[in-house]
Amino acid sequence: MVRTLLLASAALGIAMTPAVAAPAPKKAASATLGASNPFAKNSDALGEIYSYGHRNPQRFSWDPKNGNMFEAEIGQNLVEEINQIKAGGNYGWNVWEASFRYFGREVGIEDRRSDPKMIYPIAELDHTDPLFPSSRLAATGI
Ligand SMILES: [Ca+2]
Repeated sequence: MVRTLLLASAALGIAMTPAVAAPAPKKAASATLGASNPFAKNSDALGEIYSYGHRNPQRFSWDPKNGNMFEAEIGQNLVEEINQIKAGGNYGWNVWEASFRYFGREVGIEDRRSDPKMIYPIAELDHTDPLFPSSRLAATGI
């Protein structure tokens, strides 16, 4: 497989160097757990955990002015969410899908955001795009 790829590349005039042994791995930088990590001193949890109750985090970003951390998350069936991450926070999965109680493959619309121990999204949106309700279309060039 590799030989075929190299030959095909040579026929196209792409300069390639022959495969060589991988360089020796660099020594890993040492890392330690920060004492301020919310679970660092909790023997019932992994010290590396910063927050929990997330479902399928997709992207993190930080506000450069104040260091606030934000995360985008894909919901199970109905709702996507954007969260501001706080140390030790419970973001609800798999009891909550965004602001709604989660029951297997459905959510309830009663008692939204009713558990004071949870951290709810700062923004949430339905999976269904109102412009394309079939969700089988794509928009480009917007
Ligand atoms: Ca959540």
